[in-house]
Amino acid sequence: GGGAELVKALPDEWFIRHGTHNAETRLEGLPVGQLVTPIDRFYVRNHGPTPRLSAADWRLEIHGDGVERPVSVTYDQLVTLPSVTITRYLECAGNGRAFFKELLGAAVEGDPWRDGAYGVAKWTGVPLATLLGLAGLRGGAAWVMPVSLDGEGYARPMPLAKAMTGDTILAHRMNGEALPMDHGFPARVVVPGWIGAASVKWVGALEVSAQEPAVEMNTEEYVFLGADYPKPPPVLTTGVVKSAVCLPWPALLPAGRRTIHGLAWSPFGAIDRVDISLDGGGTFTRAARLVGDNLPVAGTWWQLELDATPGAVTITPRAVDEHGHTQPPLSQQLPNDKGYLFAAPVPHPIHFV
Ligand code: MTE
Ligand code: MO
Repeated sequence: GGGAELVKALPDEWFIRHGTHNAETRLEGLPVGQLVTPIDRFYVRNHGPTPRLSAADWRLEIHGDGVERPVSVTYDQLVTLPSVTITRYLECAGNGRAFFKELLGAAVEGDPWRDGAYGVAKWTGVPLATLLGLAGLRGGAAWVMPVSLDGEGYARPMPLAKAMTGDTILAHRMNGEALPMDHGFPARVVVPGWIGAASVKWVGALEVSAQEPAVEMNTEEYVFLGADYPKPPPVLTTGVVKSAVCLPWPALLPAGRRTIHGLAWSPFGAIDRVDISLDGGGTFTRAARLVGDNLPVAGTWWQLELDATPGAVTITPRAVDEHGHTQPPLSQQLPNDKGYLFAAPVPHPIHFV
């Protein structure tokens, strides 16, 4: 009790805080060209304070009406099971929420995350398919729900098919280190391509069932609510194609020949190209150059050379992935009450002096 709500430090230089236990990355503070986000700069999205769990006491219970026999796995057993290492991004469904209000004038509830609730890590862990295999699946098994030990019982189900995909894992390492406390120690699920909310932290159980469990995180949170959406509200799963300029908001830069850096990512694959608009998203007349690693369901850095004269401009990137998925124009961006999944290209304001 007492103490800080998070374990890691959140220097203002690298983070914008949202309340006591949430912080988005300042993308301009990232090492340019390095796709994997350093842990000390990785965003944190917690519904409560970070629980301090001990590996010695931790157990993973695999149970429910969908398994042949319940299994309990210790930390030592988990880390010695066959692991895979995958580079994948996580992004909060609320990333970009600020733009619903700023660009569309829409009233949405929730913290005004801008573009920094995105991070890429090298995750090491055991495929859920391997873990479920230890317990054995019954014929009717259809849903898998990771349940957290955070004291709130945070949980979010996924269909069995998603759990059985090879890159859906129970991660116990991040960027080569034991999973940090704030990111889910001893173990978290990583559900690539899905909204961050699916990647449950501090996992203590995998509940396998025939019926879809109804929990807060798939009935009230992380669903599309609002006039434009049906009831019951559609549950959010896959993320959206995104891009961002890695500069302060707004940016102040000396005029002249400048190199502008940014990031782009897709939940479906690698990035094919990043188009650039210099008129606020009306016409896309330039193409950025992709730099460094361009990895599926992780992202890529890009850069743009610009001869800037003094004055105010905006730079609007628009990513296109290898399958042709892209960002919808702002005119097609529907708002939703909770401000999830903002997908349109964002004009980033820059003042050249
Ligand atoms: N898991 C638990 N137990 N509690 C949480 O609050 N937040 C979710 C998800 N897993 C959350 C959780 C949300 S909304 C996101 S976006 C990601 O964790 C954030 O992961 P990170 O803090 O490691 O960046
Ligand atoms: Mo999130």
